[in-house]
Amino acid sequence: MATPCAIPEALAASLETARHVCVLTGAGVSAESGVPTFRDARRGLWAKYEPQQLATPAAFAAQPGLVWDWYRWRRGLVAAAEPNAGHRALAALEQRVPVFTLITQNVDGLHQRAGNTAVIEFHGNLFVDRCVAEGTVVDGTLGGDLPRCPACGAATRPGVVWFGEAIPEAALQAAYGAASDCDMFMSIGTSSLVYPAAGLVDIAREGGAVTVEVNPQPTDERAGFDYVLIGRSGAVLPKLLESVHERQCPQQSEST
Ligand code: BV8
Repeated sequence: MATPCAIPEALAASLETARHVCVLTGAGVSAESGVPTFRDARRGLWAKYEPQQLATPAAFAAQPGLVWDWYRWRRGLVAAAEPNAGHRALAALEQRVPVFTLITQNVDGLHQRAGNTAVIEFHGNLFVDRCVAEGTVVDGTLGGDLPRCPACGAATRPGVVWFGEAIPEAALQAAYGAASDCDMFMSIGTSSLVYPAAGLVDIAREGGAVTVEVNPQPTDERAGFDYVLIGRSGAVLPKLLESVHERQCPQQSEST
């Protein structure tokens, strides 16, 4: 059932009594912070590149300088960005529910900057450098256009998961565990096109969770969600939080 922005009473009631809320976010949650989504990441200099062509081991092997330039461009964008109302609502939600898990496909770290702590970075983090040879996190690479690992001299790379690379096992298992344990699963700001992240809702549904999608344009997966809230996460998520607050403190909301 697609609901333009209103919060169904039954959904607010489910959220109020939820024991474990599991949230999956995608690039759409950061869009209102000025960070382009993958659908529209092709702006300006990068207009001629498909992110799926650049975010691959093959692209890095063939054109490491180009790939590093793309990631440096994104690091600058994100460093200048601030968490938005959607990020802040998710940070507040973490304080409101007994158990909360935030699985993010985003590599921008904006959820942590907004205050979320129970974050699973399913596709890594934009600001981490890793040694190509040892896979270890490298602090302070030997600078230059093609940074190198100070320990072994090998090339370093952005600490993200590229297409064709496995999700880090710890993140994968933690995400599977949260999706199967939760009693509410929310998919927010994602086109649900990239796996295995897009398959988490199926695990949650099989575990009996109430499933919710938040997106200005419902995805093809919309049929599989119990609720589809049409709207920007920066608008919908504060309303969702407010709807629970109103149920928990009705007299306060009447006086406001
Ligand atoms: C894996 C990090 C197996 C990097 C990313 C061939 C070989 C190998 C694998 C595959 C293959 N073919 C297919 C696959 C699987 C592949 C895949 O799913 N491909 C897709 C394209 C079909 N998956 C993988 O490769 C994964 N690994 O399968 O490993 C394996 C196992 C063992 C050993 C070896 C291999 C790894 C995938 C991870 C890729 N890395 N990011 C970086 O960031 O640079 S993916 C990246 O793209 C994001 O992290 C995200 O996952 C995806 C983009 O999706 P979204 O976040 O949803 O963003 P998008 O722009 O698409 O949509 C934005 C949405 O927001 C829209 O719906 C829009 O309406 C909405 N929106 C806009 N504004 C708002 C909003 N919503 C709310 N509010 C708003 N204001």
